[in-house]
Amino acid sequence: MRTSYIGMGSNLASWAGPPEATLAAAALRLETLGRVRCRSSLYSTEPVGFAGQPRFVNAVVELETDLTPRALLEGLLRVEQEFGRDRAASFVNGPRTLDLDILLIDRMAISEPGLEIPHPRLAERAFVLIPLQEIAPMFLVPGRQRTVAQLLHSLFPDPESKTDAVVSIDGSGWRAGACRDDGVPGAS
Ligand code: PH2
Ligand code: MG
Ligand code: MG
Repeated sequence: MRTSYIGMGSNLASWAGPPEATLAAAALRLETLGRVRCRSSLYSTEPVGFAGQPRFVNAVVELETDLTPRALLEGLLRVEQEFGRDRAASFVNGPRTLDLDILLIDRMAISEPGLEIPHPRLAERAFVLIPLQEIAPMFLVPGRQRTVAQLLHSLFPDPESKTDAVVSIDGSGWRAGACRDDGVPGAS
């Protein structure tokens, strides 16, 4: 059994509804790949990489799974397609109905075509680190020797300097919840 963290993002409506509803429905579909142990809050986030598109809704979930990393990746791509993700019609950093990225899997470091773990841009992205820190603050990121909380602190040394780039929102049908009491998921 492996503990993985999956970054979820959406800024276009799908058949399930607006981005918040898409993430809620997609989190249920993730149960086909393993067990969703906990979810961060939902966040409304400023687009990174390409500005001329709607704000994203982002979240992170902890998924416990028996799948190999490659099988997990393929499962996530299938769920993206179920929610109308059309890679042929889109571009890098452009709008999408659903994006599911593997951020971390246990202490694994993998660098293969199409599969890089930890996610290579994890430490630069507030829309990933802020939800991830909610559910896994003490997780030591392989290759960085820093915890998620430390990486977030490096990105925002002064908490007062935070802008409206990443703001927590309410989502109907989305139940945020802490994973477990020790706050150190996957630390063993
Ligand atoms: N995903 C991207 C590029 N830019 N910006 C935000 N705010 N949220 C995302 O999920 C996101 C992005 C590429 O996957
Ligand atoms: Mg992505
Ligand atoms: Mg992706």
